[in-house]
Amino acid sequence: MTRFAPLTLNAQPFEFDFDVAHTALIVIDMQRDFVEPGGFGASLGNDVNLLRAIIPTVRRVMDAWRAAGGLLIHTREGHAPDLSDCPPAKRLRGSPSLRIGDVGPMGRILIQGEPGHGIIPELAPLPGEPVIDKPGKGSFHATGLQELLASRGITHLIIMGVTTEVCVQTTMREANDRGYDCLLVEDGTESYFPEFKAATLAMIRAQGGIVGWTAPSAELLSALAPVAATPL
Ligand code: TIU
Repeated sequence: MTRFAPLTLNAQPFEFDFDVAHTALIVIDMQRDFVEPGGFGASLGNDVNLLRAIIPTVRRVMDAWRAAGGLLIHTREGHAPDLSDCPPAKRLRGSPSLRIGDVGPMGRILIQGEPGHGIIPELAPLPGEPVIDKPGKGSFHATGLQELLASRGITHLIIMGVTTEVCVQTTMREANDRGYDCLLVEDGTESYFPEFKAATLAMIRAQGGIVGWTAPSAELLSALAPVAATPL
């Protein structure tokens, strides 16, 4: 079966139809700053261990997507070393133990090029896979993501990553308004707040899929199994 074969996922609130050729898998912000101690997530007072549980699932889906020949895009939240792309409102909000740009155990918090900004080694991008650096929560704001998707003829997005109600949901809403059909992998996303994850999944698929679809990774993996990579 080729990348152009029509596929159907058992999803909520109803079936999700797509083909691999016109779909991108976007893995959002699986960075050390969010899932390891001493980073941005921890500086905000969160328990980062909750997020680590999805790593094997995200890896399985990434590998199946690669084997099917799909476009895999990674994102990283972070700022230029001079903070020129970080609104003061973002840096000064609240009273974190370390602010964006301060020096922590993984280098400067949420700053491009620092160890904490990097994607965790378990989910490292392969050479040639696009990595979108974004200063905001959404992946479309102040990035070239929309142009990249348009240049590849992408109409559908499958989304994983962290955190469900912040960068993942913001990206999904941005994408929905830009006309993409979006599916969130239920066990490929996590929040520091389990109740926020549950609420986000529910609100995405409410009202006839007002934001999009959700499905478990097992549905996606079984749909992809017969698809073999074909030249792009
Ligand atoms: N704090 C929190 O839940 N998330 C973020 O700040 N960024 C992302 O979700 N990537």
